[in-house]
Amino acid sequence: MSQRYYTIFMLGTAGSGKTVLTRTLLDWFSEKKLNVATLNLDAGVKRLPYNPDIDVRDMVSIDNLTEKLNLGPNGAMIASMDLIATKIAELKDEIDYIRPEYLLIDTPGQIELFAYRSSGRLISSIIAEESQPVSIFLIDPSLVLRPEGFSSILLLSVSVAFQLSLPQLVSISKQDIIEKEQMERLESWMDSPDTLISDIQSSGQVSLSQQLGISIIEILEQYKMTGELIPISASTGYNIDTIIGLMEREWGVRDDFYE
Ligand SMILES: Nc1nc2c(ncn2[C@@H]2O[C@H](COP(=O)(O)OP(=O)(O)OP(=O)(O)O)[C@@H](O)[C@H]2O)c(=O)[nH]1
Ligand SMILES: [Mg+2]
Repeated sequence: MSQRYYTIFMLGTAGSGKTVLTRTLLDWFSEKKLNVATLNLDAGVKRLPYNPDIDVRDMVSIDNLTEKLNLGPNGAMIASMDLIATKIAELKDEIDYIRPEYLLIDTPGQIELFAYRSSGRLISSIIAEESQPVSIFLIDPSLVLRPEGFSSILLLSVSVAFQLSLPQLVSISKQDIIEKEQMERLESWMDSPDTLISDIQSSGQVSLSQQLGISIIEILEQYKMTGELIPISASTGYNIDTIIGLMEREWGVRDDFYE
């Protein structure tokens, strides 16, 4: 199968910054005059800060599904994803028609919907199979204030990579609002799992959940899954060049590709 374009999947928990990052990366590639297109997979989003080239909202209407099938908001999102999966050939045709070199994919806020349900996995695998894919898993800084939160989200990122079988870069979003002390703490946890373990131990009596947290970190460490964590800001552009450089490394593109 020909590897004719690069895909970048924006992943992360609800509100972690996937949509704003899509816009920032779109600007980055556009400024370099590269052939970039955007694909919005979030059928439930009301407003986007960019004009998607391909938009699943043109294929499914959440409001219609909610009304016709008498569903709640999550049920309607599940139904919309299933419906999109049945129209995957149409989606592929649209990509083929545009023929982008870089395709930025904005995914729905409910990560479990995309990564854990077969329809989401089918959509991502079919898009990824004819391209060179990479995913950016965004960690919202407000979820990783405590060592337990940090290890849980890291575990989620690994679980999502395992589910989707996509190469993954892990990034902390919204760097511009992270306090200096929190950033130092995050860096120390990332640099040394031992620090993370001792912070979990010192956050009270060693309870069952602390033991579990420690075991999780040891497993992540054992399988070398605690790679590099890149703080980025889609708002200020902080480390956007760095994350692009890491994607290029993943794709095997020359270091001087954009010079
Ligand atoms: N300060 C700051 N805020 C950000 C940044 N990126 C996103 N935000 C804000 O975070 C909120 C959520 O951003 P979105 O890009 O919509 O997040 P999302 O992951 O697409 O959200 P859902 O699709 O609803 O799950 C918005 O209020 C953004 O303005 C950033 O780099 N810095
Ligand atoms: Mg979004």
